[in-house]
Amino acid sequence: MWTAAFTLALAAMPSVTLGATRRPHWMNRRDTALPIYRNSSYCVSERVEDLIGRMTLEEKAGQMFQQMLFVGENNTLFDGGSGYNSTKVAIGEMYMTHFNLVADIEDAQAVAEFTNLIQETALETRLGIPVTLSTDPRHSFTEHIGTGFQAGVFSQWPESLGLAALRDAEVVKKFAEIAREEYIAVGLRAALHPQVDLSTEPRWARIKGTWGEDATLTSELLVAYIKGFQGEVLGPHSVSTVTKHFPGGGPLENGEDSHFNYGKNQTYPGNNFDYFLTPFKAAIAAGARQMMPYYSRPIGTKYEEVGFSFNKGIVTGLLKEELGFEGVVLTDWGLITDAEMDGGIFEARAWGVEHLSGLERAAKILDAGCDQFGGEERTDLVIQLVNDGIISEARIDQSVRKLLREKFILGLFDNPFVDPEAAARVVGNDYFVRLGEDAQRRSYTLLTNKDNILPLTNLPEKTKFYVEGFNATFIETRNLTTVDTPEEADYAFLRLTAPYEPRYGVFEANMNAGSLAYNATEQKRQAAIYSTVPTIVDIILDRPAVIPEIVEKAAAVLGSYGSSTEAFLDVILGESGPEGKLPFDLPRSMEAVENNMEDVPFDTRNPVFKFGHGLRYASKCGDEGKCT
Ligand SMILES: *[C@@H]1O[C@H](CO)[C@@H](O)[C@H](O)[C@H]1NC(C)=O
Ligand SMILES: *[C@@H]1O[C@H](CO)[C@@H](O)[C@H](O)[C@H]1NC(C)=O
Ligand SMILES: *[C@@H]1O[C@H](CO)[C@@H](O)[C@H](O)[C@H]1NC(C)=O
Ligand SMILES: *[C@@H]1O[C@H](CO)[C@@H](O)[C@H](O)[C@H]1NC(C)=O
Ligand SMILES: *[C@@H]1O[C@H](CO)[C@@H](O)[C@H](O)[C@H]1NC(C)=O
Ligand SMILES: *[C@@H]1O[C@H](CO)[C@@H](O)[C@H](O)[C@H]1NC(C)=O
Ligand SMILES: CC(=O)N[C@H]1CO[C@H](CO)[C@@H](O)[C@@H]1O
Repeated sequence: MWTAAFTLALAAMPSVTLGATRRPHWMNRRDTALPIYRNSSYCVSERVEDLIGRMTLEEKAGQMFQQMLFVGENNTLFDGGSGYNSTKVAIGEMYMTHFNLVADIEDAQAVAEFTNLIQETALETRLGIPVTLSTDPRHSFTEHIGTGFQAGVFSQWPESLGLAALRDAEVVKKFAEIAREEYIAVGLRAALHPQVDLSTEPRWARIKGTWGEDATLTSELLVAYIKGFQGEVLGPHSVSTVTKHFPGGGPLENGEDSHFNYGKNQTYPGNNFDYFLTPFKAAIAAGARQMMPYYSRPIGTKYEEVGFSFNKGIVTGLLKEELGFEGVVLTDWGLITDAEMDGGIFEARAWGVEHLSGLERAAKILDAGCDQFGGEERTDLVIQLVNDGIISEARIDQSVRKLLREKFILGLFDNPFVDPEAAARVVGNDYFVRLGEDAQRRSYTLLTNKDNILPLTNLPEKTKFYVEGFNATFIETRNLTTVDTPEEADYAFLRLTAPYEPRYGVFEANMNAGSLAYNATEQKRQAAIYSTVPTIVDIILDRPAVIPEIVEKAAAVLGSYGSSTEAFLDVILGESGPEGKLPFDLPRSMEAVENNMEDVPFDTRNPVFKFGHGLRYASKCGDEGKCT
């Protein structure tokens, strides 16, 4: 049913056409033959070689950087500032052609027009190499520039953890196909995901973007994900994926994160290094095009104790030679140059090589085997390395060849433009939105349901609800009466963010880290509600919360991974039933968490719930009707 409807929706979509006004000038020169790299009659490798033969060192250096692309006022080109060159300079004078879009997408047509403007700017350069635009995930609820964006006008889905909770590769495939359609419609052709790290250390701040704690489940789902974005073979209707973070984030020392100096170490006290490789092997077998090593440096392994992108044993030895990966290796953002962040300095993540100069860092990254520098625009360093004879131009060519190949296969040389009006129709269409909402509802994970209190069906008229963390106005539109205090209520609905400890500024503070338990004050506050009124708790499991006290006292507890108030109500009121299963264990105590080994899954003592836990309603709930 789902498949048939999906095919119909795709068939109904207009194909993207190149408007007459968008024809680049060289296309109109009918009198002269096109250069080979411009002529689609030639095969990709011929076109690549032809183009490389025409490129200056400066033009090659430009290919090796992927920088953030900011949008100027009123969708104009960004003027530069805060350490970033203007887009005109980056494209026109530094020959950069890879960027990740840093902007919310609230108007698909405007974004499509903007990406066309970027492509026009690129076409005006000497060789007219088109731009490849990439993005962090954009289909969920959390906004954290640096790791992901809220859905905006895109269809809205639970985080990847919610897709993992569904244990259904078909849903993952549909998600990825829909995300691909929405990306392509606005001109995004590379995904800086999937994130296939494993949540073996429950405190780590980046679990939200993973598929949880289990290597086998992650491996199964990521195959569907990569195929959904790329298709069976990469082509003009593909989004190229960047699988990250090699060789597996997760085992961060004490659960800190390696964006920050204090979190730079990855540790393997359980000798379990290979566990993290399982998903990467699956990704390579599935045709993953690009890989991103993590910021961290490994401690106590046979590898050099330097960040993974500086690490020849990891990138060349393990990834390329042992695992046979032949695609593009893109570093994580900002390994060479300090940047501005939250009004302070955001130190370059040159872990273990802090003492090296920018030039030496760049040389070490290239020597390790990386092809492209993320979040940097230091083309000057690559040029100097070649001019000084430290790195050969042939080595640069190896990387540039791979990067250009990707552009040719994606069809960007043959048509870099998108159709803004089609973008407005495709992005966030009713069908895509409906499937996203369905996934939000189904991924709810029912942890407890005392006396089968849920679903709340046949509620007497004038039943009163005390609500926290939800859109109360929306709840009223469902004809539920809300009240201001638990004492007046018949039921309470609490939506809670999983516990974390506040950190500095904005960027760092947005990466929820530290303790997984609520503090004593908050526990006391909640306990007063639980003892006053039967309470349904919806806890957002962006991390494996330590909540034995809630499990004991609340009437029902559901875990969610990004869902609207509407999805919550649909589940609570029995319009549909929760189907999720936990993608990780929920630990018993912080003591148990502190005693876990960072690299070992499922090793906190006596967890409150195990991986895979998830109840169903005792009553039957149909897809279309209420629970009976
Ligand atoms: C493309 O190459 C083919 C094969 O060499 C040639 O016949 C054709 O004229 C070329 N097209 C253009 C527009 O140059
Ligand atoms: C952006 O658009 C607004 C409204 O049209 C206009 O007032 C403003 O001057 C524009 N800004 C720029 C930089 O063009
Ligand atoms: C990382 O590991 C090294 C080597 O064991 C140790 O000296 C250091 O204190 C650890 N932590 C940080 C933040 O560097
Ligand atoms: C809350 O719901 C109301 C009614 O549906 C809606 O108009 C409003 O935009 C919502 N508020 C937020 C913050 O989503
Ligand atoms: C809410 O109640 C009004 C008036 O009784 C009714 O017209 C409307 O259909 C109800 N809405 C829902 C969502 O049940
Ligand atoms: C306890 O937690 C609450 C909510 O998470 C927070 O607002 C408060 O600042 C915390 N109190 C202390 C003493 O840490
Ligand atoms: C052409 C140009 O303005 N290049 C600048 C780009 O940014 C780097 C680093 O900030 C500067 O050193 C360049 O001068």
